[in-house]
Amino acid sequence: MTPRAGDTDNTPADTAGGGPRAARDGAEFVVVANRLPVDKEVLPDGTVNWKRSPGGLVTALEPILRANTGAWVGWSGIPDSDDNPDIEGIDIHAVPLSTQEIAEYYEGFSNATLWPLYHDVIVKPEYHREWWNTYVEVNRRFAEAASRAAGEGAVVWVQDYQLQLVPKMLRMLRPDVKIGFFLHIPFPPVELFMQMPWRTEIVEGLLGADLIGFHLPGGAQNFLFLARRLAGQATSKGTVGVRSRFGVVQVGFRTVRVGAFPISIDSGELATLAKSRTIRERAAEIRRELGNPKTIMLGVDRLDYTKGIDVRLKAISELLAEERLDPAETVMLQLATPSRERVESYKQMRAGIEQLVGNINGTYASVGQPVVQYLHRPVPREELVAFFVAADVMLVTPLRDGMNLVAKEYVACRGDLGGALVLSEFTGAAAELRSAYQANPYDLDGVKDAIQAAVEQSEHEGRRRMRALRRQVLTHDVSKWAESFLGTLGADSDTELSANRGVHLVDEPR
Ligand code: GDG
Repeated sequence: MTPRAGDTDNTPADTAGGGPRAARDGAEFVVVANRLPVDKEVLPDGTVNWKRSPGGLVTALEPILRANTGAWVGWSGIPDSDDNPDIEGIDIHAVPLSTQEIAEYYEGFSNATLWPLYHDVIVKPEYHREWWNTYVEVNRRFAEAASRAAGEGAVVWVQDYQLQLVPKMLRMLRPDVKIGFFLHIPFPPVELFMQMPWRTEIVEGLLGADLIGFHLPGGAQNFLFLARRLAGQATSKGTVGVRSRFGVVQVGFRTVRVGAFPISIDSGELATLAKSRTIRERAAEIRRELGNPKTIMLGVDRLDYTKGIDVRLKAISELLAEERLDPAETVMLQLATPSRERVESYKQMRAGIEQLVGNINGTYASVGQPVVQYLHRPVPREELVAFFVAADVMLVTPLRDGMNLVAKEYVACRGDLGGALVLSEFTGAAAELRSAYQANPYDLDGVKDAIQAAVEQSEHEGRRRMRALRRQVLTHDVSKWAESFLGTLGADSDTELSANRGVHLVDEPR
């Protein structure tokens, strides 16, 4: 079946045999992700409340989960917990994880092996056999939970790098289901991926899917090349025959399609929120609270070494030293959401960034007027939107990023056509947001020039660029992304996929 997107009709598609099929057999559409779409909240009186997490994936998939009989398989985020939260309209299947599994599968193999390997080895990936064994074990548990959740012929959509073995494991348990896989982070070039001691297992794990999606055509091409090389290698041992064409891998008798599906945001909802009176008033208030500077620069990131927070701080520091920025007229606000705080490389990176903030303020701030304001805590969504509306220059400078939703969110919030976006070339978003001030994050002089150009742009130039950026972001939102992926998954598998599918530009190239 093809899940119906965006309609709210709850009638099950197939009612053969009397009652609704799904009620008897399981869900028609199953999402499998590391995390469930809820966060646990313990209220002051000790009662437990499950809050819907505000992420884009939930927003995009919720209408599809509700329009079909939907299930979500994932971990609750709490160690050693067998909580199975109840969410109206979605059948939740919690996968419990022990403290040791969290350390080895999540913090270890997912975030200290795969994450750095897939992000250009900015930090050296660690390869430990115990972590791999636990990754296999936990992936198996997710596959089993998905198998229990899925009805006959269901569509199962597996998400992201933590679960790359699930497609093959699930196919072995349930050959009747249709399996999609989407990778939210970059897929690395062959030279880097070949480091991975369990490279063949991972490629074969992914090839269990019917459709494998990446943000960019480059990731799809890297994967196609590897599939030919690694899974093809297995052929010589007589295990699996693999042939790849542009966008298609033939695995024995099965056809696996591979393509690019750049994710997006709920741009319409964000644009409406940003122009509300409350948000506009709060944005004006933020400007006053920051001392009415001429230029507010903003960074919003999970505190992660891939995000290049140090890059922008070094650039600002040099621009101040060269008197190309005036400390009396400039405020840089960096919001850094705590992330993966038990992983060693994250602890070191945090210390480095906080030292840079201290250095800049120590050298250029005056009493009561810091140049860099740094918050190491999450801010509420509405407050974040007000920051986007207040910021004259948004700094998005990752060393590598699958997409970067923050860049798209900033653009969606600027219905006033104000503001400027400085964007690293090494984000997925750079393929679409061509009218941003783009720079190579490894070229500090280039980043400095881009920041200066953004700060000094004329109103006319700013409006021209923002108009072009908004055309792209508003016409390509997250529900389009989900529809495009699920539509392809549901389509006839003979349809050959161009690896360029998905990146549609309405923005004028510069
Ligand atoms: C991965 C890939 C890809 C951040 N701070 C706060 C806050 N946020 C929200 C942002 C945005 C989200 O978190 C971060 O999304 P990104 O895309 O920027 O980055 P990752 O977390 O690394 O996501 C990435 C993405 O998956 C989707 O496929 O784009 O490349 O790495 O929505 O707004 N939200 C609130 N308070 C904060 O302080 N409320």
